[in-house]
Order: sequence, then C-alpha cells, then structure tokens
Amino acid sequence: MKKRILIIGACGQIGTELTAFLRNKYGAHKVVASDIREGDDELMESGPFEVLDAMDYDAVQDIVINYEITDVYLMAAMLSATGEKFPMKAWNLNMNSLFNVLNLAKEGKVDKVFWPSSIAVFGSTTPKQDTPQRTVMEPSTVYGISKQTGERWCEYYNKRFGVDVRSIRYPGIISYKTLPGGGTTDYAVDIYHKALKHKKYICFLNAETTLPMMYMEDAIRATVGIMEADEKDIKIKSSYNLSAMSFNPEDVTASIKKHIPEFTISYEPDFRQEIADSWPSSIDDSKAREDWGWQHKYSLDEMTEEMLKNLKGEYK
Ligand code: VAH
Repeated sequence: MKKRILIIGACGQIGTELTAFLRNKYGAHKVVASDIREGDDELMESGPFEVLDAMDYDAVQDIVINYEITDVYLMAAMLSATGEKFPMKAWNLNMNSLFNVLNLAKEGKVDKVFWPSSIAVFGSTTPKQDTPQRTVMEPSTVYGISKQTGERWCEYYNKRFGVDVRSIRYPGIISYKTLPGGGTTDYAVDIYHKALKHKKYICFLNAETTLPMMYMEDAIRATVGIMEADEKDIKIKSSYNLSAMSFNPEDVTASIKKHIPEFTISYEPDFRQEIADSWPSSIDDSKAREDWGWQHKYSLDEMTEEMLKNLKGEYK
C-alpha cells in the first residue's frame, strides 16, 4: 500500500497517541512523526522522527518529498488558554501551518489532509444545548477564531482546488499518556492525577461548567475513521461536529468518588472560566454519525475507570 503518513505535532496530547495508533496499524516505517522538538524515548525509538517547524513551508515540503508522504495529519496548534496569552503567536502557528499543508495538497504533493477544528469555533451567542452542525459562530478566543477561519479555508481549498481535506471539531479530550498543554478543558485530565496524588483538587472552572468531552480512544478512532472514509461520504468540507458525552467538574467528582470515596474538590475559577462559558454544553454530532458512521464508545464512568487504572502506578 502506497500510504505514507506524516504527523505534524506528534508530541502533543493527541499527536502522541495518534502516532502510536497509526504505527501499529500501518507499520512504524510508514508513519513519520514530527514536532518542533524531539519527543519522549518511546516516540523517538518507535519510528522515523523529524524536528519540524510547521510554519516553515520549505521544511514541511522537504519532508513530504523525501519520505513520499501521501497523508498529513496536522495536529500542531496553540490551544485556547495559551492562545489568549500569546494571540499573534497562536494565530500565526494555527494558520500558517494549515496554509503550508493545504498548499502542498493543492500542488499535488500530498493526497489527503486531516486538520482538527474544535468546539471552540462556537461562542456565547451559539445555542448551548445540542449545538447544531450549522449555526451562529462568534468565537471569542484567538484559538476559536483561528479554527473558524481554518474551517472556511479547508472548504475553500476543497471546492476551488479539489483538495481532499477532512476535519472534526474536537470536544475536550481526556487521556492518561500525555498531559495536555494550554487548554481550557485540561482540568478534566488534571483532576485524575490530583485525585490519586492528593485525594483533592482545586478546579479552575466552577462546578456547573458542563462541556462536551471525549475519551482519547474515541478521539483517535474518530480521527482515523474520517480519514479512512470514502471521500464521497465526506459531505461537510468545513468540519464535523463531534462528541461523546458532556459533563462538569461535579460529575467527574462523583465518578471518581466511586473509586476514591475520600476525594474532595474545591473551586477557584480563573480566566479560563470566561472561555468555558462561551462554549456549548452539548453538541449535535448526528451528521458525523450519518455521513461516515461515527459512534462513540466511552461514557464518563468507563473513562474514569480507565484513567485511574492506568495512572495509579504513577502515584503509588
Ligand atoms: C482547549 N482542549 O481546551 C482544547 C479544546 C474544546 C477544547 O479545543 O483549548
């Protein structure tokens, strides 16, 4: 099979697990991992790796040509919370990396592109419950603005130049293998670490902040699933709504207490509360389910069981 994959941002929360999954599925030598700096030993020893600045078109092109890349997963981005601290850095990274990959595809040097959007494209004027695929989108973060703009460019490059680019609007993603960096939903990872380490957690969002969330295994399956779907089934060329569950810090606490009864939580909302308040509480992802067969698997309690089981060794 001619497929050769380049993952840009392979050291990130999703990139790390996506690299491992694709190397296992296609063979390590078929999957080139890249990031702005080297990753952990497991990643570096498991297959080809290139240090790459995703904003450097010539550097991305060199790797695409040298390794005869067919598919690119562009996972590099600056997320919502960090993006508010460095607005222009976030805009430049999130947009220039996307243009580099879309232009390589437009020039026929890449066959297929995956680019992650986010529920951050929605804003405080968007319907909060069961947010539709097509609705009012007035994002109030640089991250959300960059993802909304990126969706428009993905659809433009598809319609104007025939680029095969696929995208999903990730909810908050929870995993145990790699700590997330700079997101507003990161509390939902941190809480498991603190529950095991201290049996208590000070949460930077308030108890009632319900957000769309997903366990990493579901996110990886969705990412590879949309990339392996038949192009004719990908009817939405901007980005698909995607979700698995919605919960708030109080729900996670109740789920953790089924395993660690003495766990307690307190709340000290910070600047991320305003970001979270601008996002939906739940997402209608029926189009993804209809068009390319999306099905989530993990519930909150099933995710809690996996998180605590896999993290407890770190805090013995
Ligand atoms: C963030 N984890 O918090 C990301 C995600 C929906 C949230 O895009 O910025």
